[in-house]
Amino acid sequence: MSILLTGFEPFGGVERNPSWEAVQLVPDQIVGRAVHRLCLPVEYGRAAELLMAEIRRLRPALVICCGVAVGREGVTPELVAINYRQAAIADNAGLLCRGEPICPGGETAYMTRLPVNDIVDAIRALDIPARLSLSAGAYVCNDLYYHALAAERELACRSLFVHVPGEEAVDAARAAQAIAACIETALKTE
Ligand code: PCA
Repeated sequence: MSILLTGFEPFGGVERNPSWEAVQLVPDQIVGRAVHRLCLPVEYGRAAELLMAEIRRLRPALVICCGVAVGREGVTPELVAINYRQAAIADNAGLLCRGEPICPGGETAYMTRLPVNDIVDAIRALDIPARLSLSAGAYVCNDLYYHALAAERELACRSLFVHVPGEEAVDAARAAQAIAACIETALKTE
């Protein structure tokens, strides 16, 4: 069973998104599993639609979605996604959200079933700064994670969202090593 790894296209006026730069440097195979990659648009709803279509096509055992969180000091696996959209900036399709549910009437939040603390320890063991994050924000990364976790049972694959910091804090090669460590640790608990 394969692994699906996603990053995001640039947003907010920057030319590169460190999440996609890192995803591209992850090996094509990890513990004998093929790694597939997908670059997603920074658009509420649309990113999740494309992810779901790819999950249905590939039927991966594990999905790791990555985005950038500028200003953070390390790699931050996310525990939770909330049913909320709010950000100071619009998405790349021009949609500005100020406190709306992602899914009206849906669950307030979902938590990943993957062992996030073990994953943080595995990244730190590589001498890469990491900590567990208890908020993925309320912009497109959270939106994607909420949809991925909501669909986990139906799609029979486990998901994790990982924020990488700006490249001045952790460069793309190191971020890729951290993502590979996430995958290896997650696969140990299948
Ligand atoms: N980071 C944004 C969206 C895309 C990305 O890379 C976020 O944290 O929501």
